[in-house]
Amino acid sequence: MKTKRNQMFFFAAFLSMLSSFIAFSNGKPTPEKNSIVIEVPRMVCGGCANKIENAFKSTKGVLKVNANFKEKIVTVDFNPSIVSSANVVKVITNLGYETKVK
Ligand SMILES: [Cu+2]
Repeated sequence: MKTKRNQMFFFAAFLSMLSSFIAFSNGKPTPEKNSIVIEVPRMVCGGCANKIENAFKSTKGVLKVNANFKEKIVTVDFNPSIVSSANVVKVITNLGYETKVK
């Protein structure tokens, strides 16, 4: 009975590996990538936008940042298994900006 359970376990593990491989090769979003849109009302010029984008350069797990001061929003693509969304937002609040997550 125990070996049968082990076989089932390996089969399930194999299936999950296979499905993540298929998701990856299709270029579909995988759990390795999340996006967050953060409202930053006091980001009023290109200088603010650059400062915010630069602050993310040293943040592990951040894949892409776009700070748009005209729309007053910062869009961040990140790997949730490396960095949490709360810590992504913290990068901006640590610079002294108020934030609102959409
Ligand atoms: Cu500014």
